[in-house]
Amino acid sequence: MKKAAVLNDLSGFGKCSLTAAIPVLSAQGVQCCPLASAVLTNQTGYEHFKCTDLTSMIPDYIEAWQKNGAHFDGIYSGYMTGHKQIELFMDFLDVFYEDDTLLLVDPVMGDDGRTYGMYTNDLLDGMKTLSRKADIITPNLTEACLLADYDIKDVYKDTRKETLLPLATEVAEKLRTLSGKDQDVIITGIKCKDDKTPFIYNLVTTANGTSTHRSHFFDISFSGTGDLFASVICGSRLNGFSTKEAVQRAGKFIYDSIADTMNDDAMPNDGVNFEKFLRELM
Ligand code: PXL
Repeated sequence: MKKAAVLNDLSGFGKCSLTAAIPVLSAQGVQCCPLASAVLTNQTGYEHFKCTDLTSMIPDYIEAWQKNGAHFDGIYSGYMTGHKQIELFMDFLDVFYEDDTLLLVDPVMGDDGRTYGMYTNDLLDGMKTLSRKADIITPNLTEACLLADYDIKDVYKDTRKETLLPLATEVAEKLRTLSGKDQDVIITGIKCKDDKTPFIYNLVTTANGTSTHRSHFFDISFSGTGDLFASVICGSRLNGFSTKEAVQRAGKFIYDSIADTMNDDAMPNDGVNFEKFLRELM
């Protein structure tokens, strides 16, 4: 059975991070070994939250897992509380990132042209270094622009497809080149809102070029959709799907989960009804 180590937080509400990664990987027949980056009462988008940072535990994970002879087919990182955590995660990679390991980095830093509360310039520098090591990265458009040194305030000034897709392609190609390796770059959640039908695009740049996959655009950003997306990609790739196929699987799973959630009186912070659609991934 395939096994993936997942560095991410455990949030009580928000259906994000580990509460997305564990079920989504399990449904795909992949064992998820959580390396908890923090425990939160709920994700940070809610008005009230408390966070216990577990950075100091990372060396314990490394030591114990190394002594126990752990090996991972995949390593996947998500929400990090700060720069120090990235440095320690690099130590983790020095031990566990082997030739046959797939490293997926979801450089969680912000969305919709804004950064999350834990964002600092140091965090960005760390994410740049970490992202370049990865085999696959799954930034949203805001995070991709941060990694490629584009101004995120300008990104959503013009939301026409004719502007955003070429911009995202340029950013993806730059990131792939900066990695200096055969990296697959997936830019998620490119929200194109022109006078025609609005669509949300995911763009994939690999050695075979660039392709885009579009879905219906729901004008509401639900918590955890980026984490669900990255988790489907990780599991799908470990199961032998190509990155392009993985993106199609993730796009359908997330579309179905959001469409179902729209029928409820849902609050964006609470996340989406993905549990009902896990069977699609089995
Ligand atoms: O889904 C991204 C994410 C993960 N973890 C925590 C968050 C967020 C986004 O706000 O607050 C704790």
